[in-house]
Amino acid sequence: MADDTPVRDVTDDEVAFFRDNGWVRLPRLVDSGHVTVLRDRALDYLAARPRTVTSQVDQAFGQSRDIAETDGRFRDLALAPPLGRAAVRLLHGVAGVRVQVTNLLIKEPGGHGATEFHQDFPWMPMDRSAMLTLWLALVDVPADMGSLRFYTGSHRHGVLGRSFARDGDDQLSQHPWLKELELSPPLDLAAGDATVHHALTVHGAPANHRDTPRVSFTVTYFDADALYTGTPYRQTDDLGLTVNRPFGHPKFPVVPHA
Ligand SMILES: O=C(O)CCC(=O)C(=O)O
Repeated sequence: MADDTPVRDVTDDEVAFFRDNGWVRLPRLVDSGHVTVLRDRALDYLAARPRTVTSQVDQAFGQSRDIAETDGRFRDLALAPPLGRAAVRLLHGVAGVRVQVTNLLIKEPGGHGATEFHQDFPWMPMDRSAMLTLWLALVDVPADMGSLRFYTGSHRHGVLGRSFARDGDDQLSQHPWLKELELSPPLDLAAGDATVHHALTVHGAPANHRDTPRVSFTVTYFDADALYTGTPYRQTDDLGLTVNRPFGHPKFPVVPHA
């Protein structure tokens, strides 16, 4: 059951830090014993994933998308009430959240490069930007293995455009003024630590300079009241969603937060 998943609530200080900065680090978010179970499952799924490299994203990390749709442990984590409460509090002014996507990510030494700096929101078919991603380290992730870096306060600068669409379209190339903002420090994460970033926060990661893979689980939450805009997006194109109606579809479950 989701309620049994050993995950803690966020603190008031963490909520305040996120609102100011657009990102936050959450130490020991998930119990380390449980993270070991999740890591072993993640490695099995990632070993079985298709290895095609068709996009710039594929060059930065491998993925096993929608993992919570088929694996009960990851579903229970994504729907754990402490995470629902966290997303509602961090996003401010939302009454509830839905899951947009869950994912397992692997950044292999040598095989993958850096994750170019980007915003998540510019691709999304939602009519509002209240959205965040929780990035949970499933192994120890020292900074030089590729923990995320964030441009602090960039979430206050609106929608800055798509990256991963053309060569040289990372956010720093498109918007050199971002360098005036503070870059978050290199973060050494232990397995079970997480970072959270707003969908408007510019973020990226260095390549993995260690000799073992960087492995993480991500879940993206968005305002449960957001309306579908009809913007073309592979995940939603064929779901039969109605423009100007909420995302009332089993792929976007509302997360308990009582
Ligand atoms: O893990 C990475 O390198 C990038 C992940 C990312 O951009 C995201 O989860 O929004």
